[in-house]
Amino acid sequence: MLAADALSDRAARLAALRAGLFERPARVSPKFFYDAQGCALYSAICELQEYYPTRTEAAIFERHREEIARHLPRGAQWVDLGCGDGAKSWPWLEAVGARRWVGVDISPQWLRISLQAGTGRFPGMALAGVATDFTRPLRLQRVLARFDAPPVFFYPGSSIGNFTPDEALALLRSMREHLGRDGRLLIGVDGLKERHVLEAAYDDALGVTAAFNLNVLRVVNRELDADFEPRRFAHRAQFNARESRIEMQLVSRETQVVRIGAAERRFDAGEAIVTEYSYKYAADGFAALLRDAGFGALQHWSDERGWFHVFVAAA
Ligand code: AVI
Repeated sequence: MLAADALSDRAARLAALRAGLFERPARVSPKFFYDAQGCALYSAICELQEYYPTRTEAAIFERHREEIARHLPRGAQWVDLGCGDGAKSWPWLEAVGARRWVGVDISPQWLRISLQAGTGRFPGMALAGVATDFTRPLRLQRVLARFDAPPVFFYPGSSIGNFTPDEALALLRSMREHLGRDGRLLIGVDGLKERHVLEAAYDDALGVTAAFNLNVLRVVNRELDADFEPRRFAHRAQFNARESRIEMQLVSRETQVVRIGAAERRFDAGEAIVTEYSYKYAADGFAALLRDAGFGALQHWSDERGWFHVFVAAA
């Protein structure tokens, strides 16, 4: 990317962040969660007893890895979307005899960490990192064309749930357009379940998710020269059954005026900033979304309770 593009990109992202804070209700895109502190807090969330998605998906992968691998091309280039530290990829590279790993993440810190880990673990494997924001269509054709092997797009962790169904459809379409005849998508998505299980997962007893949510105010302060005080907001996570999503918000504890750059924004007591949606899908609902995105053959695995779903999809 040219430096000028990167600058205008950043300016556009910050303008959208600022505009969202002046909407009613105010909103902040969840992509702003992931500064260094936010990444560390998210890693801690994944270890929480209440946060079942990470370990439920890991158990499905452990149990069915060989069978799933039989539905994926051998010698593939493994494209880890939202790679984080890359750890979820490593066992797959062995299982499918991958020849190249391409980490894609919005966070340059994570890319640095995962590339270092991959180099140590797989000396001789081709590795590449791409810093990009999934809220825009993926443009990985050039990176993938540098290597002659079908891609496997790996999108675990129910990250697809942080997009609205329309946005998810657009992102899935954009993935499908990269796959060609032999490429595959391997994706994990959180299932629908009882409200109390869902709400506990997003409002844990130790307050780690609350800290993760409140940390976004520090990101906003830094990025927009604002003076939000995290103590004056409360974390809220509620399941909206009609929309089939967890809604995370930051609720103003009192009436207050916050400076955002040169402007001011008043928040009434009880007024909320929407920070994240996390959509939950029944297996057939997600299969329908994949079909709408143009995927053909689908395979599906789940845990005994049907809490989490893993799909392999072919274009
Ligand atoms: C990254 N994403 C899939 C997480 C989720 O479950 O929606 C983010 C998260 N938010 C709160 N806890 C975890």
